[in-house]
Amino acid sequence: MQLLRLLSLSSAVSAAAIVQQRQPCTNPEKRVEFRTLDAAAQKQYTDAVMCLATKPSGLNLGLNTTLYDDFSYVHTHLNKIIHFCAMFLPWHRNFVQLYHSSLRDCGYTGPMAYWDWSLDAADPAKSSIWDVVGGNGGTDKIEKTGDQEWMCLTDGPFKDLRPAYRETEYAPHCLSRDFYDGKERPGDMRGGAYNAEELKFINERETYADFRLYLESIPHGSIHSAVGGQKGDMKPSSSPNDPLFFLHHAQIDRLWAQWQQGNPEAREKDIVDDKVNPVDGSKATLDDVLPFMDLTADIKISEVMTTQNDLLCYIY
Ligand SMILES: [Cu+2]
Repeated sequence: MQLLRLLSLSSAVSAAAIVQQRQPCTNPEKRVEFRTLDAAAQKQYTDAVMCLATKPSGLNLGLNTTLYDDFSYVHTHLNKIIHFCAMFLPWHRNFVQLYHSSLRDCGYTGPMAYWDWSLDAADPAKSSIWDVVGGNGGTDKIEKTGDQEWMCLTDGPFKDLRPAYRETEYAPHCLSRDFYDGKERPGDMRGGAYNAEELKFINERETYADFRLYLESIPHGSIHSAVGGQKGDMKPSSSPNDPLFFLHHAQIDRLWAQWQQGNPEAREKDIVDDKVNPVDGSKATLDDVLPFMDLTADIKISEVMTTQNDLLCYIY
């Protein structure tokens, strides 16, 4: 728990970038598939993303990068403790919530949206999502930072974004995607890993440990590598560089919420995971603290085990 304590301490002594209000949840907001938003709302969303990149970092670390980069910074620095363990789902649930809250401060008035990639699993490269968020990077538009090549976006609202980080390293570059074609079935962007059948199988898992493991390893990981490939931002631990990250993780959160709804009494308390906390080898409990550095004040896992409470207030 040493690292966790350290991270908690740092946020206790300084103001958080994003303040999460606690209030009774009387009217939960319904999150929607991104493509069901009308064109004006989609534009308001993507404009708000661009606005994040005009705001200064709120991390109290003396960074001269932006609020947009803060999300990558925090995610990549916590990478080892928020993935492949119990904390994965609760941590990312609150992370998406923080993002939505920042978008609101940047003028977005709609609900948080998700990308239901299972709808596109038959032919992901031709998904209509790319019409809204820009498509694959251009093979003729390559940038380099160190030994990393990037395949820059050439269309859509995010083509001028300049993420500051590659993993923990300061390496400003173009926003990049590198659609990956699975070798077994060329061209399918690993769609078999996130189609309706796969999601049904995962939803049938009985324990949190099984559910989290399958969800994280198969559809979650496949989208990251199918969109990120070798030269894209979705692959490394700085994946929040790609605004698509948050639509992807809202979908992951939706699948967890749906699974919890299958047996709320048990599953809104189930955080038992076979994988121990990578930092100290302990088993996760509901009292464990979710660290967010200075992005927001630390909260407990128990506070995000449902999407309808004083802290979170939404449904799918
Ligand atoms: Cu992550």
